[in-house]
Amino acid sequence: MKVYLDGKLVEREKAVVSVFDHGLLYGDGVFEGIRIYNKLIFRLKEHLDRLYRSAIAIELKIPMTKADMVKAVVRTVKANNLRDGYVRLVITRGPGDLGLDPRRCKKATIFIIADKIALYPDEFYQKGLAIITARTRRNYPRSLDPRIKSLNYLNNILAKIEAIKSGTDEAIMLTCDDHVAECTGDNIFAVHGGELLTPPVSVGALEGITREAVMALADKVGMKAREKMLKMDDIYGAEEVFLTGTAAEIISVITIDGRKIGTGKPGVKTLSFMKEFKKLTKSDGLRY
Ligand code: PXG
Repeated sequence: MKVYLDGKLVEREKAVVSVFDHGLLYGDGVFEGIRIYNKLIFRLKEHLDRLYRSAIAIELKIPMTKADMVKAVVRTVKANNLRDGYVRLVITRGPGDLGLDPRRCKKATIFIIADKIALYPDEFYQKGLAIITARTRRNYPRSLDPRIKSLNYLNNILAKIEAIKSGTDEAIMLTCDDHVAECTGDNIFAVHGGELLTPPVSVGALEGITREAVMALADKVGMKAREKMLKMDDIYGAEEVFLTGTAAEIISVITIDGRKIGTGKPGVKTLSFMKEFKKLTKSDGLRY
């Protein structure tokens, strides 16, 4: 495997960063996770736009134009002969000193990994997921805006640990005032009274690329998509619930906190969205 590191393609074993890198010392950096479908890099432009927005939000200068970043991604994907897979693009504040001062970090570190991905086994997509509501809350937007895709994922990881300990696979994260935000690495949707509902990102969720794509597909599925503040009762009472994310794609949720959602099987609307999304991944992105 070849990994892109600061302008060079290096072997996996040589792809190492300094222990003084503030990405490692402080989680000071941003990242993207991008899918490749049959030599099509899905919504690369949208991912790079979000990456650069996240970098601006943490006052991190990416020492490369977006056009050159596209080239770097394509170069990495090609070097690994990938048809289908996953790109992890990471920008850190770079090597500095001990101490938070970002001025000590003279140059951002850029690395790009292109590899295979399978988040859940196939049967989970057919049967649906059991999930829980986590006690750990999503970041308070005024302390760290959840729209920033930063290297700080600790509370999401704590929520994921809660899910695993309870024998499930994902966890819903609430805001500090009990609104539904999203899951640890996915956005959440509820089918309710014929409408497709998802929390507004301003409540404290990532502006998911898959989320955007799914909302735009609602017409094709004969539904109206709408952002709405949701509480857990809205989710428990939904006809269908599903999650969206680059890694998970679209996956049905069949129980939450041990309560059955809808019929307890992936719903017809969810299945339609999965079908339409699959079609979209065949055409929407950068062909290389
Ligand atoms: N919420 C959070 C907190 C996320 O981290 C999403 C929603 C979905 O966004 P997209 O743009 O992917 O539809 C994410 C995405 C990984 C990994 O390697 C994580 C994500 C995506 C891809 C890979 O853990 N998170």
